[in-house]
Amino acid sequence: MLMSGNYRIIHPVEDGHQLWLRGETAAGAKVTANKKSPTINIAKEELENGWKGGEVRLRLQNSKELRALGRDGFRIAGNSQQVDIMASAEQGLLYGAYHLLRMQETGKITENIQVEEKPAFDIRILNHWDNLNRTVERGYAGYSLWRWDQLPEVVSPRYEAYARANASIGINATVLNNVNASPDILKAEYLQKVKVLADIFRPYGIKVYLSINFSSPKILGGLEDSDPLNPAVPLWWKEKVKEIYKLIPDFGGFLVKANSEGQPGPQDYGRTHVDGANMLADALKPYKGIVMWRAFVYAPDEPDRAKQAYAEFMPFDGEFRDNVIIQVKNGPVDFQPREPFSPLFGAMQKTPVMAELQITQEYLGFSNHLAYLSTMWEEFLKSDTYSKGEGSTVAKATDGSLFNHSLSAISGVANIGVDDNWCGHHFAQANWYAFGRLAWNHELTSEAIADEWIRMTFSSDPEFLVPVKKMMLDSREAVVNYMMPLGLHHIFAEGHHYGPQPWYSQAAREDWTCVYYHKASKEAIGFDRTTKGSNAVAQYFSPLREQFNNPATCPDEYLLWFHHLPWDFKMKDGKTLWDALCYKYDKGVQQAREFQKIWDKAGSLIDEHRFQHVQSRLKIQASDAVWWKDACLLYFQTFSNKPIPYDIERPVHELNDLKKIRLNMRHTN
Ligand code: GCV
Repeated sequence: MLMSGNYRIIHPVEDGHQLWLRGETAAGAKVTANKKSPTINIAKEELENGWKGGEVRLRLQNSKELRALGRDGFRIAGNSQQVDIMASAEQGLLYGAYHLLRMQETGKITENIQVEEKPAFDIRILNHWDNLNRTVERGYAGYSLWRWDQLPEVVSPRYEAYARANASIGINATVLNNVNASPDILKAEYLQKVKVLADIFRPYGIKVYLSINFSSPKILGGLEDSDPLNPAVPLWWKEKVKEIYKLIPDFGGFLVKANSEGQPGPQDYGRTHVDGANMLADALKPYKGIVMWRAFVYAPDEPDRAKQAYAEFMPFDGEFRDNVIIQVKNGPVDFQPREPFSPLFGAMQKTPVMAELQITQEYLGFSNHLAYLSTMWEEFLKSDTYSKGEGSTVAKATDGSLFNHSLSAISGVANIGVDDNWCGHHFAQANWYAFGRLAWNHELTSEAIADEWIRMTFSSDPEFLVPVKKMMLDSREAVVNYMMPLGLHHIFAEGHHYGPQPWYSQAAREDWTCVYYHKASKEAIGFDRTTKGSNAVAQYFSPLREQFNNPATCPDEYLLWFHHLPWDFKMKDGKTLWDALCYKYDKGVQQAREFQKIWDKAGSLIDEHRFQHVQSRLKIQASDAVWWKDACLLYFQTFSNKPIPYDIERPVHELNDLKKIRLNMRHTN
């Protein structure tokens, strides 16, 4: 076992705690290195414990070719008997070591190994929505890993295990606390705790960042206000930043949720996002720190929430300091099972933009539903924005290549907690894994990533691998089908976002209701975002805006996202819209049932404990799928007044009973 100190947990049952890192061997490979450092020592130890071939030489070299691969890139050359891992920086050697081990575990070692790798994004960062009281906002894997109550004195072995897992998939940064940030995180006593974590993560190449509360100068510093134009305020931040870097010399910077969902921000003082972000950027600049400023903003008075981030941020393009990056959720609304990409990707060109993905399954069945999200992220990253003509994918618009930005990053809201298996559902581990792998290389396919993950986590037996991989690849679309197909969105139960509540119509704000999003009436359903409606289509480049604007060319997946259409609208395949909706919901249910069959058959090839754990959750998923289908179809039927096609399984619930379900958290952790 690799961990320093005395970390060796004896696992009486296979609880999934080891994640995808299971290649330990007693072979004791010969590994040499031309330099010693904490990071290189980890690389060496990993190979000694895991490599089953001959000698491995870790070589730190300052050549031009290797420098071109950046701090994290590496070359591997040789064969199973003797192989060299070369890099110009020690992180590169560590990533090279994990890469070689992954090749071994996935059966990719050949007689002539020639690999050259360089990550697509510089910063590959997890966002923890962890509160200081250890609850996790939208977390479904138990309490937070961070024992703020015990730090800095007591150090959990999970911290190093966490760093190792991240490093093994190329994640090199982490925001420890919730974007709905408590100002307390910046108190001296908390910074001491943060320092301990940063020290543990450093040898694994992981930098620590913090979410900050914009009102900290007032709340913590006792200033009159937190107005960025009050000279005392930037001064306070300068001093605070200095204090942080004294403790954590490689501190990464701040993540900021400002003027969003009640969080404080510069607009409280009549200032702009630019005023706020640049003030923080100036404080961080001398230390090479950065600001990740979120664009997740929406005010109650704008008739189309999907348009707001673009409307609010586009005017500021190019006005931010060069150490500010705008963090944008993949879709324009909020991490729905399917959304078109946010039009800010590709449009904002003078200021770097980074994607925020959600690994935790707030809107995809928590840790009860099997939903492999790599396919969703692949769809997003490969979406063509057309910003500089064909081929201007979201990936290229954010990895620095399309607009020549030197700062590039991608973030994922973590799905990690203290559960034995880290993520609640064994298959949710695959989403953590896939985020890291895509952040490293956005050209990888979801199929290839699933293949790696299954082999490393479960088994390479084709009887298991093939059907389980298919199940994973189908799983996100299944969730879309049984929750909100054809572009429907945000018809989740209020608050918890687990079950369906399309009838939800009373809230403090209209855009917090479900009826706002589906707009079902006796005549039609869907949100009109065409030129005749909210005109959100205008935020996209041609030819997308024309394609989305016309129901005949709009992809079915986004139909009701962009269009308000009559129930008997003719779909491309000749079905009416109502029938198409019914068949989609039914398909989702069938898919969830199919997953059970696949699992019961293939699962017998793996350990009993994980088999049963997943089996029990697939039962919940299948019954939830029926719940979703019945709730949505019975409710929408009150408008369409049309029969559910007779070859579809009949509803098994009464709409009135389903409406009585209140914040039913029976399925949550
Ligand atoms: C952290 C959604 C979630 C909130 C989350 C917010 C955000 O609204 O439901 O829990 O808050 O997004 O991303 O800031």
